[in-house]
Amino acid sequence: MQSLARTLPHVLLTPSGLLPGKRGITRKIQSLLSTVLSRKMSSPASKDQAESQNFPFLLDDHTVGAFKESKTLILLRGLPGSGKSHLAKEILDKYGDVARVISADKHDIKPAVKSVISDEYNQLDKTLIGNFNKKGVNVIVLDDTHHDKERLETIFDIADDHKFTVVIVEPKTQWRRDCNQLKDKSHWKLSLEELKGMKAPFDTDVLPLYFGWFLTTSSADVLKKMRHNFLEHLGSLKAFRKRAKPSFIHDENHRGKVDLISYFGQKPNILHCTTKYCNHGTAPGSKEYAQNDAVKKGYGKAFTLSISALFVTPEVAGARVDLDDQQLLLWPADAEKEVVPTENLPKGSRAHITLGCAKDVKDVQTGIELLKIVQLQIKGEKGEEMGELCGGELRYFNNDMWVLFLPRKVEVKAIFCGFYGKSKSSLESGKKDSALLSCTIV
Ligand code: 2AM
Repeated sequence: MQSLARTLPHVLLTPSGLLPGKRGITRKIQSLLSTVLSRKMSSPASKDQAESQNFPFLLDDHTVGAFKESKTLILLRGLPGSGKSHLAKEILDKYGDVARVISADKHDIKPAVKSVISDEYNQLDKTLIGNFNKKGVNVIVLDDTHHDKERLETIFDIADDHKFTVVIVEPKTQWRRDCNQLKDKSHWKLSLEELKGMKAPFDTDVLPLYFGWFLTTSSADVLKKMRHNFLEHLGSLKAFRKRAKPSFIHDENHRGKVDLISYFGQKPNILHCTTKYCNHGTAPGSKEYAQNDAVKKGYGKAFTLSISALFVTPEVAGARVDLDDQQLLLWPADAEKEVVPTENLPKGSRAHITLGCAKDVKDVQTGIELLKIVQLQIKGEKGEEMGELCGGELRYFNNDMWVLFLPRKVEVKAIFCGFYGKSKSSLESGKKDSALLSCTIV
């Protein structure tokens, strides 16, 4: 009754029961009471089930909406019998037609300490790719143990190729690491030794290349349109063309419009705002960041980010993101100091979305360029007024930095999770880094 008292307005409850009230109100209370009671009593394993369902993509409407309009691979991970298939079913029930579950069990793949590349796995990958390519399928749930490092790398590569964001989820059941209990829960009838042999990888987090907010497909479309209009109009602007040499244009004889869309031809696969670069666990502070309570709670949750300005320098094109208090909890304390160690810049002032990079420029440069602008603003520089552009106010700062202050903040939806694939620069140079080199995964 005590927990009910918290659910119902306390003035209506006495130690002996409900106070008499108007009939309508009493009926409402009775119905509320029965809903609460049935919720509390209907499921026999209610505690375990509630635990295993405690994920934002099941409970939080904003997140459910964001998943429905994104392309997400929910990678279920855990020992056989830990509750993955139950969770997969919950997700399917929640998302209906936009979701698909692909299960290793259904492909007759018996969990083994070392996942061998078998015909069954080849078939599973074909099914996975088929679903990645299916129109209207936005949430794919992959139900397998995912303890094997090489297997994970294969999946991350396939997801990246198909522009799907990966969210790694482990069931929260109490017995998920208890081999004695698991032995009787999995239909594969694995021995205690087999289960113990698979357990070690679950003691270590799979750390991404970077954590961040990944824009939903519809929000990314909005921002891509803004990027296109901004670069198109800026490149045509007389004042810009006058100042474009030699920073943006090296050809002395160039006349007319500057093609900034081709100039910033290197673009991220999925538009995102990086919070913490982890390099799969080797970057300083990445393990601590992953353990942070806000990071754990926020993982797999949707947020609304506010974009206040777009900017262009000879190196990069980016969008400035204004973080709110909740979002700042996910922002590393040293993110600004990493770039400008000598100053105390406001927390979150490096937050941005890379829209494009010039040839041979690395995407990390966008945050560095943004902090140059922030430093000038802190010194009181307002930039030279360049008139109105795309409805916003264009200003020119020293060193060929152009900032478009938007008339009102543009809100974009984004899911907080990780990017687990390989670093693009290592792919371009032909060096295929092992994405999970640092993880102690078997
Ligand atoms: P970005 O967020 O500015 O685009 C992979 O390279 C991603 O991690 C990119 O999104 C990139 O920057 C970010 N990144 C790369 N190296 C980084 C570093 N040393 N510190 C912070 N972010 C980095």
